[in-house]
Amino acid sequence: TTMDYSTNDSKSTSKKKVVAVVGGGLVGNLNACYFAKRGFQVEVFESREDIRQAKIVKGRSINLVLSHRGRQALKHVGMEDTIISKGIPMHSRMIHALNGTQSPIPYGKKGQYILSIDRANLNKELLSAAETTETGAMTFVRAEGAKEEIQADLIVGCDGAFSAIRKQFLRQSRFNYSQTYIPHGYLEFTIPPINGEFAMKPNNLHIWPRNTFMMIALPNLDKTFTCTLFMPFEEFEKVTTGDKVIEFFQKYFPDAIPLIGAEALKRDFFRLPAQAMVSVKCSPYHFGDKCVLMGDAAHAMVPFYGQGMNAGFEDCLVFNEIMDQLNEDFSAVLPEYTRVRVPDDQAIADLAMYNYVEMREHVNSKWFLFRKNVDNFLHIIMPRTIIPLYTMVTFTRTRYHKVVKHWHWQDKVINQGLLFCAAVSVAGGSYLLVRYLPSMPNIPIEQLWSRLQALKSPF
Ligand code: EGU
Repeated sequence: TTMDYSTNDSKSTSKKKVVAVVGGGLVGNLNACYFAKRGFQVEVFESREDIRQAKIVKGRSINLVLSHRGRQALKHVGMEDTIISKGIPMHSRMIHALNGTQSPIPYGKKGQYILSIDRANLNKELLSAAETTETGAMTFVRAEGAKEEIQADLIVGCDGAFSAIRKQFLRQSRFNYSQTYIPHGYLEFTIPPINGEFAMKPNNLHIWPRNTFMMIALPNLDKTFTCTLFMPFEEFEKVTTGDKVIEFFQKYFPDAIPLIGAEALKRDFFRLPAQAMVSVKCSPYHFGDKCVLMGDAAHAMVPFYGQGMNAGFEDCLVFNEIMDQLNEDFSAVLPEYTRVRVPDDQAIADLAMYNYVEMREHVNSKWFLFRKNVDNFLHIIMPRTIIPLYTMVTFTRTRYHKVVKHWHWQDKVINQGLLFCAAVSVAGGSYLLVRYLPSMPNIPIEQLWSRLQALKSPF
């Protein structure tokens, strides 16, 4: 869609300031709520036909994870309760081993959970909330090929990972930009209900960790689960027939075959091509006092921390906090937003990428269980000092870059603790040897092995 985004230079104090929000996705609609609440005249631009329809759209997952940061952002516009009532709490992960064994690992203490949220419903709710926010001055523009010209005081680019607004930024000098596609793609399947009930435990995020391959499943309100299979494109290309699909699942996810259904599996595997995942970084996020980027347009990330939407929503919240601090003066707010937000968004994008590499390289179900249990154990014995990384990310609003700093610090503490324990036992062992060895029978080293064997073996 062709559109001109001109900005209005005449500072008329009598008229309401106009904010053009580009993109009617989750972050765009939340921004509409935020700006409408402040009394701006908001215009939302969305080129998709009917975003309120729950359609499967290529490159968009059906459900999302809502955690603390996203909740705080929704709370600010009074939407937390509405959204939460339609989400499904997930108190723990359920790890599926290859042999079908399921082991739960809680996300946090009792009462700490994340939510599985339906994207289409969330978007619908946000749109309705934006419309009803008391301004009476909201316009929703669905540009259908027409060239429209609007005057706006601020343009907010919330148009996703392939942002058209960001594309304009690329022409400036000193604008940094990078994008990285990972070798993995993803496909979605549905696990239907059994006798009208969830086919697996509903209040869990189900995970099948298999190193290179990984599958997760999130519960939906209609008692289905959405399964997402992550796999290198290279491997997707090898699975060319229905029989090969079953063969592949037999080998890696045998317990999922009856849940999804062999026929549905064969059908859905080829319904859409595997979807790509891209990580995007850029800076600055603003252009003068006229334009600013938020959400995926500013920092698309791989989904391996379940934080994409939460980080995008936190962008809106942080921007709003800065608007309060600096009296809505865009010429001060925009640079401050860039200064504050870029390091945090880059930190979470890096963490998501780090987790992708980690999962791919050495995480199977045993390792996953071991690591999460060790993390939880250390947290229980030293709750203030050792906080699992995902806890800081998921259940606090600690700035993402601070989270990374604390993580590096506690890693050092844990390693030094281990080193200390090792040193103590070596010192202790040496002392005992020196102290008691002289009184022991004199055994030549050569005989030690056979004596040891003799101790073990009854013969
Ligand atoms: C991946 C794809 C488990 C939705 C990271 C955990 C995810 C989600 C994890 C997707 C994993 C991975 C965390 C949460 C969440 C875990 C987390 C991953 C939601 C470190 C729609 N991840 N995800 N970590 O801890 O912090 O359970 O597609 F498999 S929620 Cl990859 Cl907390």
